[in-house]
Amino acid sequence: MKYLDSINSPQDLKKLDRKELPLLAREIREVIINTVSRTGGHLAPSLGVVELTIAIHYVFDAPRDKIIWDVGHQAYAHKLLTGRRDRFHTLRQYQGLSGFTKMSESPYDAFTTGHSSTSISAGLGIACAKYLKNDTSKIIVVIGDGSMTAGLAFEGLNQAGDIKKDIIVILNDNEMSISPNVGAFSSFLSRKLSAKYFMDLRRDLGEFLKSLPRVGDNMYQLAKRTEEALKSFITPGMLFEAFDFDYFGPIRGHRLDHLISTLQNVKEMREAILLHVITKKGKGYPPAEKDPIYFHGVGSFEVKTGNSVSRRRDIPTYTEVFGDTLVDLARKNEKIIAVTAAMPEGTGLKKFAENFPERFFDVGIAEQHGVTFAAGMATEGFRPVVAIYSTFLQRAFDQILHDVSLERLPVVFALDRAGIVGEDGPTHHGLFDLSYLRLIPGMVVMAPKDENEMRRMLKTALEYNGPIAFRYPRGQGIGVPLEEEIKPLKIGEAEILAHGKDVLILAIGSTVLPSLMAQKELKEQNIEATVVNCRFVKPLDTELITRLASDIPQIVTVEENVVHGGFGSAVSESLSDAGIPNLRILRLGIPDLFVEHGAQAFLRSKYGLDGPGIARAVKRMLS
Ligand SMILES: Cc1ncc(C[n+]2csc(CCOP(=O)(O)OP(=O)(O)O)c2C)c(N)n1
Repeated sequence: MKYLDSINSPQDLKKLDRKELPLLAREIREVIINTVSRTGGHLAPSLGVVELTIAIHYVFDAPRDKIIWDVGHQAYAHKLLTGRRDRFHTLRQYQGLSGFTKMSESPYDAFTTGHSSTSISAGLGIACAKYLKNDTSKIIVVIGDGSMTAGLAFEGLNQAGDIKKDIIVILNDNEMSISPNVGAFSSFLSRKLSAKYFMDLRRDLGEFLKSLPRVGDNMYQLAKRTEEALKSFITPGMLFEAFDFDYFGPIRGHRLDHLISTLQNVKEMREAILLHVITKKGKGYPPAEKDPIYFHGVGSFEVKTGNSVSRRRDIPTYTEVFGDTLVDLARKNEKIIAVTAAMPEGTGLKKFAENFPERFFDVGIAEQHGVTFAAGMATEGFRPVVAIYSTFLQRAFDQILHDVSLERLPVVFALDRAGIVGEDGPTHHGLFDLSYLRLIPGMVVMAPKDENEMRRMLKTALEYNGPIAFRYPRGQGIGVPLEEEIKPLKIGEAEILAHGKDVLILAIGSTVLPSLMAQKELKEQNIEATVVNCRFVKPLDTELITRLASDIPQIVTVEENVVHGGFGSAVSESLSDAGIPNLRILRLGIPDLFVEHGAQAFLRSKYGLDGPGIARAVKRMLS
């Protein structure tokens, strides 16, 4: 790598001649493609901003100038140029580089990200702080058109334009979120590219203005005086200028020369700037350009063909089972609607969208809106199923509590990627939902032991007349057969899976199978365990649990959630309320910390949530 190998910091980059930069871009792409083919990761987003990254670092002076990458999933080139080239092969591996930007990883990462649409708010906070400190360094925010659909981004724009602080927002517009971007805003952005659209609108607008009595004709004459004035009515500039940003663009995001000159110009300005850059997702790697959805976040693949090399077994994922089951149930119940927040593929709703396009709603990256939108549908007698990853539903806590639960509206929450998710790390693990859902009055909270039970929970949820949630893990099910008839569960009913007198293991969701493995291991060592699949965190099967606890006072609870306020807390509270004396309760789960990134199985083992870990904990307690 002739050029890349010489770059240990952005200072080295600045030594290169502008003519050499396209060659550097090629090298960077090669490293990213080769690395991600082994580690998996966000390939297409990162390939799309290679030139933009080079240009930003060429023109600005990080880490004094702050660069904030929204979501941070597109920051691989940034990592390569900021002293992390040698460690880049460790991307997303345990103790290796994070797949997102992370302040504790590098001084060049100005903000820790993973959830979208935070960049403008964070950047503005930094800008205001710098202003108070008389620090004139620059703030550069890079946000995608998908991330721009979130309310949070607009809240940031709204304040930034108002206080006119020195901030450069670069809109990285590739017309894609993970899937094609949705919503009025995205179609607004793409309209500017169509000359025909411009012509049509000019005509329509002119006619509209002329049709307004008196004032309209004046406005038309005024607008007509220059082409620019009329143009400003319809370019995206109009929108951002309404927010009091100075708008520049759209410019082509793969032309380094043009990018650098433009950035040099805007660098001199001292107000809120919006620079609109058009890029291509997956740029420079034909398979990713062709299928940017698949290559948005991809597992390991063969570079030559782009084909996946991850082992594909016959067992379906929870996501697939959920998606298929929902389609089956929706055929029989036309009140069922599905809501996703920009993740139709990730949540398994693609099939639903194809089968019932009118009952499918992709709200964009707008979890809060999606939940309240579902609440609205529920008030009209529909059965919304809101499918959002556990970690992203955190955004919508108040909407779940206030807009859905206060009036006990029958909204179903399907929380995918609950528990430890693996390589995406702390921003993506779904380790809080049992806690944040169970405190909501009237909310039912379930977690299935396997994919068949998940089907039953979906059915249960759709028959329940109130707010109800179930959470399931990332990845394949455990391979149980799916029963033809989907039998709903009785709300709050647990099941005993093994009987033993020495210890009572109360498990929930993905920890049920490992608990059974622990039970077998313990049995070989003459320790008899009762194992209960609790199914419901709320309402708990208090009747069963208190009865068992009275006989077996050594109790272990197991959950893939933080122990604080989660399932084990629920059990402890309930047994405390029952006033059973001399209980010993050990709560297994995630302690009071943020779990790092690493392989799912490895992390489960590290935190003692696999079979051997549970068995070890039981033995420790009994000794
Ligand atoms: C709050 C939140 N919801 C959902 C996601 C999942 N997600 C990650 S990237 C992405 C799409 C972002 O699109 P865009 O900002 O246009 O960036 P691109 O990948 O196209 O470069 C989504 C939905 C997230 N990271 N955060």
